[in-house]
Order: sequence, then C-alpha cells, then structure tokens
Amino acid sequence: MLLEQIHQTNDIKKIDPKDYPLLAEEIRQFLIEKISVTGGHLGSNLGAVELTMALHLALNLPEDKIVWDVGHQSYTHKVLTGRQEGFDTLRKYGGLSGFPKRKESDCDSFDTGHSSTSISAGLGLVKARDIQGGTNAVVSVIGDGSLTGGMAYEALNNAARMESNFIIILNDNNMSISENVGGVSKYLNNIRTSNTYLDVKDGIYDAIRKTKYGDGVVSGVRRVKNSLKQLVIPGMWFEDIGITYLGPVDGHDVNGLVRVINEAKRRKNCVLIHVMTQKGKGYAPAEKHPARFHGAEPFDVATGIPLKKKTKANYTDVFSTVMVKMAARHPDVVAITAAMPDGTGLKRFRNLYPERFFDVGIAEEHAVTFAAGLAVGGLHPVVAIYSSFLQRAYDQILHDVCLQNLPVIFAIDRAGLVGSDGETHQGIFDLSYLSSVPNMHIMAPKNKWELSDMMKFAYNFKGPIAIRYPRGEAYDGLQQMRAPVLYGKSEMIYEESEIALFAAGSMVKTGEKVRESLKAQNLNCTLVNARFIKPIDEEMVRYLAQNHKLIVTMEENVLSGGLGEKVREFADREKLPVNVLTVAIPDEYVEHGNVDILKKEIGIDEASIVEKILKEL
Ligand SMILES: Cc1ncc(C[n+]2csc(CCOP(=O)(O)OP(=O)(O)O)c2C)c(N)n1
Repeated sequence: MLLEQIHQTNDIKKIDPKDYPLLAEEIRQFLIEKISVTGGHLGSNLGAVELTMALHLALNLPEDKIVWDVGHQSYTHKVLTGRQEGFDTLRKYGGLSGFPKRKESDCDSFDTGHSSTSISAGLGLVKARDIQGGTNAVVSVIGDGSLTGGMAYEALNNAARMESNFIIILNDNNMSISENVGGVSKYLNNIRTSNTYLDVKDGIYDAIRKTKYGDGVVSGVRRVKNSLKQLVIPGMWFEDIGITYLGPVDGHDVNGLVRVINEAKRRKNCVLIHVMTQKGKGYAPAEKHPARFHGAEPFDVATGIPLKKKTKANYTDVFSTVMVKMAARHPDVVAITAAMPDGTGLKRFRNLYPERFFDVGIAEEHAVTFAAGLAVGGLHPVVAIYSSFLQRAYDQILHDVCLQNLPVIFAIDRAGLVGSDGETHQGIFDLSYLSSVPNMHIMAPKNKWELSDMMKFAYNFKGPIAIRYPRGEAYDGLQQMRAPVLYGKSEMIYEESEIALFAAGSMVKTGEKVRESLKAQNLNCTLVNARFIKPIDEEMVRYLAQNHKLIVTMEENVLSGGLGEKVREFADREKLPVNVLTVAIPDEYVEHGNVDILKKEIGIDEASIVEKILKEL
C-alpha cells in the first residue's frame, strides 16, 4: 500500500511519479470506505484527489498556503497531512472536522465552511506575505459553484492587475450541489468545450524558455495564445480584467497539474488555473448521482444506498409539500433558492412551476434583494435558505426587505444545531440577527402540522416574516394541539402552576420531557409553545408571571438577542413578580458532532435543563 508510506506532510514527494495513479486510486478507496461509515462530502472529494496530490507535490507545506473554498473538498489534503487516522472519527464530536481548521493542522491555512471566501482570504495572505517580505506561494481553490457567489468577484476585482504572485485554482466539475446555474456557468462551459488552443501541459513554455531569447519568446507566444483564446472564446474575461488564465487542464492528470502549477508559481501576477474535474470520480454511484453524494449519510459501498432508511418526514419534506400546495392555490407565490433546490425541498416546486422558481446560485445576498424586487413587483416570494447561510444577507434583509416592509417569507431551514458540519453550519444565530430588524416577524413551529399552518399564516401576512425550523425528522407529537395561528400569540399546551416553560420551536418537544421529569418530582409545570419569537406574546408572559414563580425560556439559539432576553427584558420592564431562567446556547461557536451530545455539552438537553431548574428553585 502506497498510502502506508504517507504519515506526514510532504511524504507524498517520496512516491515514484509512475505510482501517482495508484496512489490516487488508494486514496479514493480510503475515502469511500471511511465516508461510507461516517458520512461526509464524498463527491467533491473524489473529484479533487489528483488536484490535491498535485498541489502537495508542487508546493511546500506548511510554508505555502492553500485556502480551500467551502472546505468540504479538503479530505485528501487531510490524508496527505498526517490525519489519516482521524477519519474514523470524521465529523464526530471531538473528532476530525469535515472542514479545514487551523487549530487542527498547520497545513490548514484558513477556516472555511461558507462558500466564495477563498479568493478574498488568499489575497489577504498574499498581501501579508508581501508586506512582510515572504516568498511562499498562496493558492486559493474555488469550485465553479462557489464562483457564483458575489464575494468571489469582489476579490477577483481586487486581485486583478496585481503585481505579485497569487494562484487561483478553479476546480470546475460543472456542478454546484445540484447543476450549476447562470451565465458564468455557461461561460465556463463554453471554455470547456472549446479547448482547441494550446495549454502549458505541452511543456512548450519550458522548452522555449531554455533558448537564448527564452522569456521574450514566451511572452510573444503567450500574446498569440491569448489572442487565439479571444478568437475561440468570445471575451476571455479573466484575461480582460488582468488575471492570467491557464487552462483548461485535465484535473485527473497529476503530472500535467504539477507542471501547470509550477508555471503559475513563476508569474508575477494573479493567475487562474482552470482545472476540469469530475464530481464523484471513481465511484459509480457518486458519478451517477453527484447531488446525492455531495453530502452523504452512511451508505452501503456495494450499492451506494444509505444504511439508514428514512421512516419519518423531515421539516424540509413538509415545507416542500406546503409550497406546491400554496403555489397551486396562489399564482403570485414564487420560490427562491441559493443553490440548494434539493436541500431546501424546492425541487418539486421547480418541477411543477419552473417559471416561478429561481435558483440564483450561491448568492444569498442577491436572493434576498431579488425577492424584494419580486415583492415590489407584485409577487409573493418565499426565500428558502439555511439559517447559517442567511447570515450573509443581513443587510439585504434589513435594507431591501424590512425597510420597505415587503411581504417576503423567509423559510429558514437547518435552524438550530445541525451537528456534523460544525461551527460554520450551526443555525444558532437567526433569532438574534432577525430580531434586531424593525418590521421583521419570526415564528417557529413545534411540529410538522404547525409548520404548515405557519406557512399559510405567513402567506396572508402583509410584511416580512420568517419561519425557522430545524434539520431532521419533523416532530409529529402534539397533533391534537392545532389552535389557529394568530398574530403574536403563543399557545398554551399544559396549564399548571409553579414553573412555566416557555419554549420556541424544537424546544417544545424538549419541554414536554422536561415537564415529565419535573412532574415525577412532584413539581407542577406549565408548558407554552411560544410560536412567535418576534413579537413575543407579552400578554401570555404577564399571565404566566402571575401564576408561576419561575418562567423558563427555552430556545435553540444563542442567548444574546434571542427569545429569553426578550422575555427577561419584558419581565424587568413591567416589574413582573417572577424569576426568569433563560435556557439558550452560550456565547460560543458550537463544534461538530452528534446533536444530542452537543446539546448535553452546551446544557440545553432535557437533563441539563431539569438540573438548572431545580437549582434555580
Ligand atoms: C454561503 C453558502 N451557501 C451555501 C453553501 C452550501 N454549499 C456547500 S458546497 C456547495 C456547492 C459548491 O459547489 P462547488 O464550489 O462547485 O464545489 P463542488 O462541491 O462542486 O466541488 C454549496 C451550495 C455554503 N457552503 N455556503
């Protein structure tokens, strides 16, 4: 096994070049085997094996820096930097992260998770290097999907015409999670299919450079080559803005890639290497279903079928069904996703109402302002974005939607702890960042029926409104509790005295268990479903204060700016005769791991809450 010779960074350099294909094969087998057990981002990693090997061969880590955009494709990089053993605990609590982490290795030069940041971060590393007189290479690796995000262009604009070396690798597999979308994707496709011109793979520059007039001839050839490109590809955009374009290059040919990276390292400006890869390469099920294997749950290697059968609907399924029903009933309903038609459950809507569906690419900011435009134009947009990615669009929510009080519905999936993707993906800030915006309204359903009812309420509401719901199985308890959703009103579930649990969304289910535990200790306990986080149901809080000695707020959100602070502030302001205990996520980033373990660690699981309540009493 060649992989057994790789224990630490740069060990790959000891491998005989003729064995590179074999090593790539071994890495693929290793990744398939490990990810089939732990789950993880399989497709993108299988596609980036040779590219990563070439980077490790052409660069000198950790001095040279690689910034992985999103970071979900960094598994081979982890394998080659002494972290093979960690793969048994990949994405598990206390185990190897599924994304680059500076605290995990000195070869991880920048933490990522959200898309389209790598060129900005890489450029920062370049400028820091230059100012401090460094000579190391900096390489940002960005996918064609991530190149649909606006930040990437802001950074390219900044990097263009720079007189210092900076390498951008465009890892183009013609896919985002689903099919890539938009004009840039089409443009790249044109380049890909018109590869009739020269590229450095031929070693042509090296050969010419060795002659007496080497460098001059090289630039001459390059000029001709560039004008050839202009002929073949209408408007070589990267070159036009001042970024040297090299490619397209076969992303599964290690030696060719090493040559082109070395060529790029010699340039005194920003160079973009366009690398063609195949998502899922080498594993038939992933090649065939790249979207399904983007982020895979544990699966059977022989068939690619997930090990765990899905038995219950999740909130995304419920949202998906409600959306197609709403669309049938209301022709003004339009749906927007930022590159996640599968993840957000909008695929059925897209199939049934393609002209009312918009996949804008990984462009959350644009998605929200676009929705504002649709609303001003007379439509009723539903923007479906995961909680952590919506963070991107804060100003657009504030400046474009809420300032004009527009009827935009925000369907916020993955709100709360998401688990194995870790810090960058936990949806634990939305209640806080949305609460501070005037005109915004926020709801959270206790179970699957309530999500449906809240969607209907939201449609009839004349202003910006957000519904946040968690990842995973939709709660199907408390079916009998289906009082109509009324503006700003909470819902009494069990009315007693002494302790009142005031819980938001997913925490209602936890609240039921907490109540049972307290009752087992002869404590009387009321349970209220908050329903609205903004505005809070002040009348209910006042009522609870009159009949209980303790109100316990419960939410899967950070404390700062969330439900608990609002209830406490109201109780203080009104001088209500009650103590308020706030159960929320502390002021810290929550790492990756099983959600139940994480809840325990941060003190929002049933047992920790009971303990806190008993202590408070
Ligand atoms: C801001 C943001 N929105 C959405 C996502 C979810 N997401 C993760 S990877 C990905 C697709 C990336 O496509 P590409 O860059 O082409 O990489 P590939 O997976 O194809 O290798 C998306 C949409 C994200 N990570 N960040």
